[in-house]
Amino acid sequence: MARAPKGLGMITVYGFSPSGNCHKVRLLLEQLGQEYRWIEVDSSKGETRTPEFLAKNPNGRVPIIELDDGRVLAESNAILCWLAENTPYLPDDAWQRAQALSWMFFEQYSHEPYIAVARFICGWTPLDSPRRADLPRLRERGHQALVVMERHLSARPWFTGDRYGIADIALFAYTCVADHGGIALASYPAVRDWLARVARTPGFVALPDPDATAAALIAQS
Ligand SMILES: N[C@@H](CCC(=O)N[C@@H](CS)C(=O)NCC(=O)O)C(=O)O
Repeated sequence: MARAPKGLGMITVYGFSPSGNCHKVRLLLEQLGQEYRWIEVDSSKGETRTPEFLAKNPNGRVPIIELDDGRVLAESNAILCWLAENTPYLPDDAWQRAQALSWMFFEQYSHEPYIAVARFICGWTPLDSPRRADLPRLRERGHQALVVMERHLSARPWFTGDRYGIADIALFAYTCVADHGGIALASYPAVRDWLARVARTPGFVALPDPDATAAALIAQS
């Protein structure tokens, strides 16, 4: 897909590579062929809570992007919307744009808080963390989100209209690693087919594998 010229200049991304929220931004930038610089900020070690980082994002979370003129934008899905403006990744049609937003709000309210958080607890908290008591509830709610996605994808190839776009990127980020949180995709064939379709889109880059420490914790969770 070609990009309409927008003259974005150099974009600096502050992100934690294993994070799906951060990977959304990397994936779209790669697919757009947009020049960017990536500054690694390990959110699992408190690096988003330093005074320097809080001066950029008072909410203390990655991803954020910083433009050449110093403007900063936080929230992964807002970043996707901004980067995708005037490109085929965000529909022109107002109804289709609203559909994309609808799925992206779904992702942030009904999907990510369960599927991403279960993964984080399994891979990035100690085996004796009290947070592990939340896993059964998170997994149950994660499956509820996957049921909604399965129903949609059983009849359509993509989340909005007839092409891949930012709603797919937003939902792909943590669905592709749901198993890290103990949420199996075995019962969701349409979701699995869609994941494979996303992985075949031009310029696709995969979420990096967790490091050895996280992988060992995930294996024991
Ligand atoms: N709604 C935010 C969520 C961002 C988020 O939760 N980031 C995590 C990493 S995935 C983070 O920075 N956590 C660090 C912290 O809370 O201190 C988005 O979509 O960008």
